[in-house]
Amino acid sequence: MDDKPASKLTYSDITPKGAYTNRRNFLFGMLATGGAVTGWKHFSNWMSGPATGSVPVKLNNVKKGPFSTAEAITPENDVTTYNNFYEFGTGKGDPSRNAKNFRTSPWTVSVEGEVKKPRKLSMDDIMKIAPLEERIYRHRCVEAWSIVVPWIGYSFSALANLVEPTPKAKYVAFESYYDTRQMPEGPSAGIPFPYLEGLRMDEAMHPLTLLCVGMYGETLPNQDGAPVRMVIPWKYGYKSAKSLVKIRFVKNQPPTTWNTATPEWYGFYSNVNPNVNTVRWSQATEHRLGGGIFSRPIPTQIFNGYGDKVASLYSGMDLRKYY
Ligand SMILES: Nc1nc2c(c(=O)[nH]1)N[C@H]1C(S)=C(S)[C@@H](COP(=O)(O)O)O[C@H]1N2
Ligand SMILES: [Mo]
Repeated sequence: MDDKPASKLTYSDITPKGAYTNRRNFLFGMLATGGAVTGWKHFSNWMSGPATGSVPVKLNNVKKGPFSTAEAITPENDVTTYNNFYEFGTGKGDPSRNAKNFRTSPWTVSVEGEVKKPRKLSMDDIMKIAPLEERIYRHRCVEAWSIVVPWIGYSFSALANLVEPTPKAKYVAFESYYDTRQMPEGPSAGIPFPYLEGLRMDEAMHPLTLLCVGMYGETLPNQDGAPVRMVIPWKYGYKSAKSLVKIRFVKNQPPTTWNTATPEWYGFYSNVNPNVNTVRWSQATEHRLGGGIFSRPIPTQIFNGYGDKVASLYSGMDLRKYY
């Protein structure tokens, strides 16, 4: 990969060495067990083709994006070892342990529904839709912990514009990957899969809404939603679906996983709001990860501090009713 200019690199070029080692081991395993490998061309395609992307690798040509907070960035180790990704288990340490061999290449995201130009996008396609930006956002989980993360991606609106939504598109539905062969912990998580989320069209098109392919200068770790996820910083974390495989523009408000499972606790909107006690506990304060055992809870801000940019989307709506 060193002999190509950065602009010519493909997503498979940035697949880490470790993945090729896995591939090679697998290949030799096949040879040893008599697996069919016909001719050199087949062999070399296999060796140079996309591999399992299990280790994050550096992303080049990332410019500083808008909307970044100057708050202290949460240590990367906290963000990659304390996760919610129920397909890989419900313990906070489960995703980092259980998603190690998750295959994220090849990968296809189907963009469909009420659009003029439906597309099946590869990761190479997705990496080229718009210049990559680093955006340092606050992320607030409904469980009352929060993090500050240097995400990498671009506004979701760039992808939407590519497929040209029709006037009938009023909402966007997001679907995460699900396969029990890779996610054997999924069936005991207690929520239905595939994980579904949704946004109103104006929320999806808001420039803060990020289609995210990396963090901390690198591609996404598997446990944080590789190879591509959503990040919607003014909403509780569960709105930001990981490891996306389908994006559907639709006429009606789509069903969402947590709202379907427990509608009293999880609404469709899920805007961060210290005054509305969703779930079983107060949302007035939060605990910032990585501050050590003496760190104190901090006050939660309405719309997670992004109200100056997004409050107008909800003018005239009763935020207690549309939680
Ligand atoms: N597919 C999928 N996406 C998901 C989840 C999940 O369990 N499955 N958990 C959500 C929740 S509750 C949060 S807080 C964030 C956590 O993202 P992080 O682990 O990268 O911090 O992912 C969200 N996206
Ligand atoms: Mo969350």
